[in-house]
Amino acid sequence: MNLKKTKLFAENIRKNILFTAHKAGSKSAHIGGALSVADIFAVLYSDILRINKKKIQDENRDRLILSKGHACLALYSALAQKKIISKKDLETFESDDSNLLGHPIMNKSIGIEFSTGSLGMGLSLGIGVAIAAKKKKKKFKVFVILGDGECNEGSVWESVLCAGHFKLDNLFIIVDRNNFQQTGENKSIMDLKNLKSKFKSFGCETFEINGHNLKEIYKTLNLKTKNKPRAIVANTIKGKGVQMFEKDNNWHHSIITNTTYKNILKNL
Ligand SMILES: Cc1ncc(C[n+]2csc(CCOP(=O)(O)OP(=O)(O)O)c2C)c(N)n1
Ligand SMILES: [Mg+2]
Repeated sequence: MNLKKTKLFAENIRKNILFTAHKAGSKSAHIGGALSVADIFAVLYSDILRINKKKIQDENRDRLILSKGHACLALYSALAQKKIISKKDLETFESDDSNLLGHPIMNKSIGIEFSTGSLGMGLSLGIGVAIAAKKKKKKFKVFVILGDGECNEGSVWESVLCAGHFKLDNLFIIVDRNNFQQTGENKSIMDLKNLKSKFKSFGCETFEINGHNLKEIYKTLNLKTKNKPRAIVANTIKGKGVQMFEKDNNWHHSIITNTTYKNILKNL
């Protein structure tokens, strides 16, 4: 890993997120949860995922499923950094006929593997793909990104049970643990308590990391495990990178005005 390069990648993802949300204007965008997951996306797209933009639909490519689909600005921004889509495409976000809507719409030709947005669906999709890979003796890996609020969905736990049962060591579950969901703090809405131990009891090899430490993310994604799916609880800060957004859940879904945009760019 080239830390300097990955840091720059993360910084540009954040800039793209803010640029796109600002362009969307009154259509508004999910901002806090895109910024919290930006460093994870930077490491994945800069250093981990085996994808080739010239053979974007190669059967052997790694698959990334953004189960917390509302954070699609992080995905679109990473795809723009990889030049799989263009900055001009980002400007079309949430407009009629755009490929980049407010939640990801499956479009494999631009690296969007699945449609997501209805929370609690992505992990079961990922499990199907991981099982298929094993059956076809393919070596690719499957990465599923969940929100911590999303983990309140029962379907997540039914899926984790399967992942453990089928010994899916080609599956990486990453939870963006930013401690908030749409309407407030997770601990008051439905406390997940020790998330790591929950994943462990469902048969996963578990890790808990700082989801903003690029080196730690990279190292954890490279650890070898056998016969077990990996679950990585990544402790993050909602709105990370923009001081006035950090831990302020009003920025879960909001509008960036011209004045705010000017101010935050200065302090990014
Ligand atoms: C099934 C379903 N119920 C409700 C919503 C509305 N919703 C959008 S984002 C969100 C909060 C999710 O919280 P979390 O997974 O922690 O996301 P983050 O904090 O990273 O934004 C909710 C409830 C949805 N998208 N899908
Ligand atoms: Mg959350």
